[in-house]
Order: sequence, then structure tokens, then C-alpha cells
Amino acid sequence: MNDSRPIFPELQNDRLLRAARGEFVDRVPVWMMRQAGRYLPEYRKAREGHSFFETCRNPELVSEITIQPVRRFPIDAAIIFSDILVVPLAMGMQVDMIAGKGPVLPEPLSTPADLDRLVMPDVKDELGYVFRAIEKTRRDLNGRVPLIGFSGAPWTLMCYMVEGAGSKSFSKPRAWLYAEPQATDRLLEQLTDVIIEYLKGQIRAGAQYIQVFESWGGILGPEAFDRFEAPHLKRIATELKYAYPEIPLAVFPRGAHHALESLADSDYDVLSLDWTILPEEARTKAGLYVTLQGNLDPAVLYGPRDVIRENVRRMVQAFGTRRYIANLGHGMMSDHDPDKAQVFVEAVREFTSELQLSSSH
Ligand code: 1CP
Repeated sequence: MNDSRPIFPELQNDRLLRAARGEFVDRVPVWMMRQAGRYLPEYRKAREGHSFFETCRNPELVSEITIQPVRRFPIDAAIIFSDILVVPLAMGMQVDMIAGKGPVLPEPLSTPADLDRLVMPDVKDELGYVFRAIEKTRRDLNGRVPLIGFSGAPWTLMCYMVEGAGSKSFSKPRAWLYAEPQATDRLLEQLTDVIIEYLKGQIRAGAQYIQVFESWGGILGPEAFDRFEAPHLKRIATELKYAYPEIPLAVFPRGAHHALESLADSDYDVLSLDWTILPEEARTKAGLYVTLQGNLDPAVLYGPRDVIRENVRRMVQAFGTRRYIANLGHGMMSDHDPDKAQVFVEAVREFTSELQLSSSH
């Protein structure tokens, strides 16, 4: 190894890592996308008086917020509190996080000439605050559960950088695919280079599992996805796997069912699924040698306890207990009731230990 990584307390719960590698687990591991956030009163309290990115830059606050859901729920992983938009920020773009609305980039990339405004950051200088927060959080977790690091995928980051905000259609970045294919390639390539360095830095700082969020993968058609994005997405996994073969890699290609077959045949260990695909169909597309993660519709958590339990039961029965990590099909929402998240997590634990027993008969 070309680096000296910090020494951390021994991991006491490795279900997530074992499931990602396809090893035996005593029950299915469970965590929730956006498990830290506004729906938790303790999160709202910790954020008081601190802007979003100020919070991200403060290792004590990041560690506290990251660990909050681990204290509250019997989950099998923590995910570092940060945001995918720290990458465009590090490349010199302005990003404002507007409370209740989401991210706004007031000076988006509107023509290829704007690419010259982007800087190729030294990730240690520009994103060192994320690495310091990971190291602190890993120490504070004290081996209770593994710590997940993450990044946005190139296309998903490009969506915000060109559109300038969240959007339903992202028509501006989609127009670039056809009006400015060369600039699109250049931007995605540059983002890929930054993402690889950024994720390597997260692993060196202590991240034990990496997830790449392709949250807007589904707005690309299959051909555009294969032509513009898939090579970059795969290169991220290949380069990380080469440098850190022991770290499981997950990708969340939201809405891009057509990409599951090809992503299963890449260096990702885990495909994270949204709720618009049946578990059986995902397994057929993905094959047996990749772990599936997901995929309960987060809206189920607005239902009563019995409805949540019934939906979880059906989901885990369909996925089975091997090569499976239970999760939602997208993030927790700010008006979710934390008690419903508790029902979800407990139901996974209950039903998957049961399945384990019955499948050993
Ligand atoms: O527990 C955790 O998962 C918290 C860490 C986390 C992660 C993994 C946050 C905190 N953001 C993200 C990833 C992220 N950010 C994604 C990929 C996952 C997904 O699809 O949800 C995306 C698309 C973003 C961009 C973003 N940041 C949005 C969505 C905007 C849109 O287009 O609709 C929003 C609302 C944010 C702000 C944000 N990031 C995180 C939180 C808790 C919040 C809300 C800020 C607040 O009110 O406190």
C-alpha cells in the first residue's frame, strides 16, 4: 500500500460488508438512504445555527449527525453526512443549499466555454474536510457498524452543474448530450477523474463501503446511458477496485433498469435498486454474482405499522437472504415519522432471521 491509513477500533458488525461480498450472514443487513436528516428531531437540533455546508465542514457536527440514526435504530451501517454537491463546490462552482428547496447553483455551466471556469481540484486541499470528518466519525463509531462513503456519479453531478438546480426534466443537461456531445464527454471525464480521487481519499480516511449515487440515471435513455455515462461509471469502480480490492462498491442507478445487466458485469459489488422494479426482475437481469440493495418505496413509511410490515415481508421474501442488503428504494423524506423507520428496520430484522431458519430446513 502506498499510504499509511489510520488505525481504528475493530469492527463488531460486518453484516453489510459480508453481504456485499456474497458471504453468509446471520440475518440481512439493513440501512436507509438519507437516514440522517430533517425527519429526525436530533438532526434539526444539531443543525440549529449552522448552514448546510458549514455543517459539512465541521467534523464534530458531521460525526454527531452521522451517528444519530445508529443510536436510534438497530441498523447495520452509518453513511457519512455530506452531499454530492461538495464536488462541484470543490471545482469552483457556487452552490447554495436553500432550506426546504434544495441546492441552487446560481452560475450554472451554460455553454462549453464555461468548462474553462472549472478547476481540477487538489482533493486533499478542497475536500480534506470530508476526509477529516470521516476519520473522526470512524473513531467515534468505535467499530459499532461500518461507515459508508459516497459520491454523486458524473452524469448526476453534471445534471446539477448544467441545470443549476434540481429539476423534473433536466432538459438543459439532456440538451447538451445532443447539442454539445464533445463538451459533455469532456465534462463527464473531468468529473470522473475528480470522483475517483475523492473516493480514494474517503477510503484512505476510513470509509469501509462506497456508494455512487446515479440518482438521475433514469432520465437518460438506454443508448445515451451506454454511450455517455456507463464507461465513466465503470471506470470509477475499476480504478477503486484496483487500488482497494477489499472495499465493497455499490451503485444506485435510479430509474435505469436497462443498465442493471451491464452494471452487474462490472466492478461494482452491489446494485442499489429503486422501488419501480420487482425484486425477481432485478435478480434475473443482474444474475447471481452481484448483491442487490433496496428497494422499499419510501412512501410505504407513510402507511400504518401493519402495512409497512406486510410490504417488508413481501420484499425480503422476494429478495431472499443471500447477496441482499435491505434498504429503501430512495431516501427518507423530511416529513417521515422516525417511529415508522423503526418499524421498517425491526421488520427486516424479524423476517430475515425467520427466513434464515426456514431456509436451513
Ligand atoms: O444520511 C444520509 O444519507 C445523509 C447524507 C446525504 C447524502 C447521501 C445527503 C444529505 N445528501 C446525500 C446525497 C444526495 N444529495 C443525492 C443522492 C441521493 C438521492 O438521490 O437522494 C442527491 C441527488 C443530492 C442533492 C440534494 N441535496 C438534494 C436533492 C435535490 C433535488 O434535485 O431534488 C437535496 C434536497 C440536498 C440537500 C440535502 N443533502 C442532505 C440533506 C440531509 C439535505 C437536506 C438539507 C436539510 O434540509 O438539512
